[in-house]
Amino acid sequence: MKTDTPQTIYLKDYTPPAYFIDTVDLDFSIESAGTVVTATLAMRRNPALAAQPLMLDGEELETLDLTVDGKKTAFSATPTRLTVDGLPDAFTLRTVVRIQPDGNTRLSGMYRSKDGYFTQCEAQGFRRITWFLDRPDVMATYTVTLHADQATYPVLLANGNPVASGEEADGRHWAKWADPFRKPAYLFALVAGKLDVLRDSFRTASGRDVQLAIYVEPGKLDQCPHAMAALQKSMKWDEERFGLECDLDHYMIVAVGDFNMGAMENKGLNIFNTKYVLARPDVATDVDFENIDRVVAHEYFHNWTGNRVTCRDWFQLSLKEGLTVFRDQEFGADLHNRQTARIREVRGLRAAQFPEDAGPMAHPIRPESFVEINNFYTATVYEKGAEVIRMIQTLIGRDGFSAGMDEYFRRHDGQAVTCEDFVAAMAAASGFDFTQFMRWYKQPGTPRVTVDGFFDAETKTYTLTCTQANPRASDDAPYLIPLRVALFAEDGSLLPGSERLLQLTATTQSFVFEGIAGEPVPSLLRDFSAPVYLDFDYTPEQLTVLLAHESDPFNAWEAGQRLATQLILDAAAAIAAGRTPTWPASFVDAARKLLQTQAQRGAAFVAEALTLPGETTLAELMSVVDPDALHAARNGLRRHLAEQLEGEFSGLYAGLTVQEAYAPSSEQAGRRALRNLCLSYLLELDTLAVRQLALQQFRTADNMTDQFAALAALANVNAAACPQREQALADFYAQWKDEALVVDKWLQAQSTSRRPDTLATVKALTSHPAFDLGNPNKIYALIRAFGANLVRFNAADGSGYAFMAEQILALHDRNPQVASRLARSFDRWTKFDAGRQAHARAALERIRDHAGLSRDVLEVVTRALG
Ligand code: 0A1
Ligand code: ZN
Repeated sequence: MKTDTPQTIYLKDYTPPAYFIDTVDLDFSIESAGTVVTATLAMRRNPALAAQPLMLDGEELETLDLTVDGKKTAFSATPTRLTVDGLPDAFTLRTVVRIQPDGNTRLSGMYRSKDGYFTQCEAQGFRRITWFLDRPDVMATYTVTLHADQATYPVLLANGNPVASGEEADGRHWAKWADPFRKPAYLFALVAGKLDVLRDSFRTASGRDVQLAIYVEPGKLDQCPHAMAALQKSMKWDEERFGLECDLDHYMIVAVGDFNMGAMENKGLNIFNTKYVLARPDVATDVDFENIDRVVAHEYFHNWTGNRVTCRDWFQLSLKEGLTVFRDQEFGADLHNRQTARIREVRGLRAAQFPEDAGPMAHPIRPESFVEINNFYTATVYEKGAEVIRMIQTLIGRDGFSAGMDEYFRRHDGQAVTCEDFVAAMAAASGFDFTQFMRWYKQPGTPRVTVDGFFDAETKTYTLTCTQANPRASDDAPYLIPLRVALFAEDGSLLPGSERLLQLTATTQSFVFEGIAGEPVPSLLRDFSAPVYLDFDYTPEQLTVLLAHESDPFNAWEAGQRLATQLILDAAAAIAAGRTPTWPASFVDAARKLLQTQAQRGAAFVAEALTLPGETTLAELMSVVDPDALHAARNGLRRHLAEQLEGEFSGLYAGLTVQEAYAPSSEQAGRRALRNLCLSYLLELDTLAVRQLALQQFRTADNMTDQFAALAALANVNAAACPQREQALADFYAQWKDEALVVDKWLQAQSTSRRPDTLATVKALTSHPAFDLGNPNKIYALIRAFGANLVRFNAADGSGYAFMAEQILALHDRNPQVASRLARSFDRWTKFDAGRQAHARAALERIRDHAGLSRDVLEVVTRALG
């Protein structure tokens, strides 16, 4: 039996709402039999449209009462739609419903988690709270009153400002909140629970004081100061960079352990996954600290880009997400290390977004249709969306971009708008014509730019001929692609005047550089100026020049990645053909030079440069992926480097020790990253001495970065017996079993291990007390991370696929959003050999044919099956 065919929703079908809601008054009575929600909505008909019945969205609501202007009124209702006919032009609608937050396992709408009740309304969770016009272009001002037992739920929060509170009968209390800003329903939030709070404040540029508060589960206050500092820094940064001041009197962050995503920008009341709030040096890594900075900033930045100006409809999601990711990237780059920030952004894009854009779920940053909007909170909408915004800044410059932002807010503050509106503001402020550029919003797929260089000694010219193609696009019209380039002499010196920003606008186009004395080395796509694949027939010597001398750190890194990529792909082909791969001395020499120059180039950069491209990224470059050969090739190169550079790695390992007290500064983090990379290379040799060294670091580390790096490296040791590995894993769990986020790390160290017995370990861990199918973080750490373990998930016997199918079916009903994310593990199944494909198809069909499959999973699986 199959689920009813779910409806596809199209951008082209957008129509404005038939009714507006001006004010919303909500009353929540939290009781043991459920929560009773009374909604009083001041509504009026949209005079621009012909009269039609009022149709409200709802889901899992028990309707107790409905009145219009105080009078009981007839209505008809299905489980998801309530219709009222014959209404006057303006009226007050009052509904009373009961909801069951304790039974809400989807974590959408109002739900229970440990110490209280929380809400998640984006994208369509508000309809699980009350009957409503649950669409972002319906904006209203809200007042909210909460009633609950005082001892169990001492903290009662909603958006906006606290206006009154008091006690009532039976040990209950109430609190009333008013949000002065009009907002769409997806930005609504409430919290009721027993929580500790860290308070502080921020004085804005114009001298207003904003009260800041971070609420966490009792006992975790000492893990809040980093997030508070991040919030204050974000507020300052947005004033300085974009002139945007906080408009709120109260800005609250609440951390919750059960949350489907990272965090949510509800107006004045952000709700965060604990993962992006809680940090202390002994429980959080350098990367965690930096992620917290970025996510806190991201949600705060949404207050302007998303909340003050919101989306007209969900197809416009990248309007707020691409722009806000770009803003948090820039904040992170300013706060930490701009060089490595860019490198990591591109690494992430290639590992997640490029595969997505080549697979069955490929979509433009502004999709044209969807079945389930929750499936479109993707790397494409977020990360490629941010790249598109970055290209706009590249094309019109930082000042032009800032002027465009001013114009955007001047035009659209308080409105729900489209991506076109944003780009039109940028065009108006800069005079730049973005007509051709709009293709980036409308087409899926990663364009490929192929470049040829021709040096003419006679005319002393160098000509770059660029050809672009995107086989995934619906037509072959060219994109506008900003291509940042420079030319280098063979000795590595930058040719004066050769730094240019080329604008590719035609399918094939040539650019001539004059006064060039000898064949240059072109550096193309500097700073990754566009999200494309860039092909140029580099020689290893040319790449070595760029790795050593390119002043753009991104392209210096890129040269190293190109060298490594070629070696690994060649080696994978050799291994698949039964030959032993060989490694050129020149690569080892280049790596040695990098290690020797770490003091000048920065440890953080060198760590990035010596991290080989990941298997998922490399797999995209193979026509048929042989995961075993690829894995053996990449690790073969790692082992070769370890053998050849053992002295350098050991020396640096000893020399890079951080003596000062731990701080999550980029300088210290860079040293730890390189030192831990040295350790992981040394462990490729798997000698007793190195195992002991890793165990020693594990035991003596005074911070989670070093402790976890040692654990993860040991968890990867392949030898059947490795007592140090077992010891570290057991000790880590014993030490941290009560610290949920650290337990996630423990699970992930095992699910991402390269060991051949990883699937068996993961299976066993699903029945370990540490695992919990109700907690998204645990599922992501154990199951999704296993799905990203290329060599083990894609085992030739199909065991990885069968396991994933089982997990998806165990979860799809309980939490469709998370199950659907797991289903994305199958995105690239057609890139493998026929044997693997047969296993993957069987697993996908088993999921698809499951009775009552959730719409979320069904959309992903049907698209995968094509
Ligand atoms: N808007 C949030 C992300 C988010 C999206 C959906 C959610 O539930 C389905 C939750 C959070 C952000 O970009 O941070
Ligand atoms: Zn966001």
